[in-house]
Amino acid sequence: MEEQVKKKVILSGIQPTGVFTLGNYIGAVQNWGKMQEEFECAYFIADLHSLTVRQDPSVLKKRALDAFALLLACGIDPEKSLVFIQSHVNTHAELGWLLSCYTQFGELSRMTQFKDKSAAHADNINAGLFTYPVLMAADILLYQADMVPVGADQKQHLEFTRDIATRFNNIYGNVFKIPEPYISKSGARIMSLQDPLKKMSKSDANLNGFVSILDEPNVIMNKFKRAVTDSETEVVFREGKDGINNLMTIYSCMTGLTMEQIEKDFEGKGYGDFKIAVGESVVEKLRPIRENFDRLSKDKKYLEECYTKGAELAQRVSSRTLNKAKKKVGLLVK
Ligand code: ATP
Ligand code: LTN
Repeated sequence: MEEQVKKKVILSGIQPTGVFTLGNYIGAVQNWGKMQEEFECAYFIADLHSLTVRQDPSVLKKRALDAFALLLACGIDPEKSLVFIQSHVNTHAELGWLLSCYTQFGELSRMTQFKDKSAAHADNINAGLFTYPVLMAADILLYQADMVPVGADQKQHLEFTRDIATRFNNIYGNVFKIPEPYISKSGARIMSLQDPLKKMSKSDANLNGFVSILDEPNVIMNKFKRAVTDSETEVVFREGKDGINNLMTIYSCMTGLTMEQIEKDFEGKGYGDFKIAVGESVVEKLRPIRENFDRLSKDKKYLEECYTKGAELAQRVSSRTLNKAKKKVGLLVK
């Protein structure tokens, strides 16, 4: 008999802090859809993580449901992948607590996301913002994930997850799988259209800095026309041309063309023509997503059915790891 090869487990999450940006899509969610054909995938809405920044309760509730619908609209198929909402599965917070007792203050203090976010929200540097990576480690380790597809900004959190899992395993034996980050070579860090030295982010106050995946075609075109470039005219990928490099990266991710092909196609043409081509490629890529979202977001019953089923399965799968970890540290498991 043929031996059954166990599929690798993929897991990732996204915060419901707004409509996903083109950066979220290229750097993360687009890869998630592709991976579900080959691997066993779990994707979730990280609503507990979003509480580290103050949220309006009624807005957050709507955003969580919208984010869930967006995942499906981007091609995540609940028949193929485990899709759920983090706060529906209580094992995450519980393993998070356990792991926090194996985490040093010093290592959390070194996290660049903590430093950036505490500078941006100086009036609310809460303990959750500080221990954010511990909850993220719990998310990943509960499902014994082999690979975690994320953008480049999450690399340090993945390294932390590997450290904490290795430390725990060294004390208690083989409890957690050590996960690998999966960061694509191109598009792992899409930059703001207004400040190409800054990451494109859905919580940017400058609305022209990011393209949301539900933006209307004319809005997308205008944002690209206004994108900050430089005082030269040549469409070439070169150090120092941060704005053009970013637009070329986006265009390459939308069309599959290499940088050399793009340079050749736009030889002798100016930035104006190029910006229009980039905008149009994005409009076409996002069109079916917007149409899917319009349809799905109206079907509340279907969405509820999907996230309820997802939560039940996630609870069952993750409880196995949680119980193992609890026993190992000496808690009396009933
Ligand atoms: P926020 O602005 O609320 O911090 P965000 O836009 O940074 O949100 P997250 O929910 O933190 O988005 O990230 C979801 C996924 O998208 C992560 O895997 C992250 O690495 C990836 N990602 C975020 N921004 C970018 C970007 N500009 N380019 C590529 N990938 C990105
Ligand atoms: N920190 C991530 C969101 C996130 C996540 C995870 C990603 C929370 N838990 C587990 C991968 C695996 C972010 O995108 N800012």
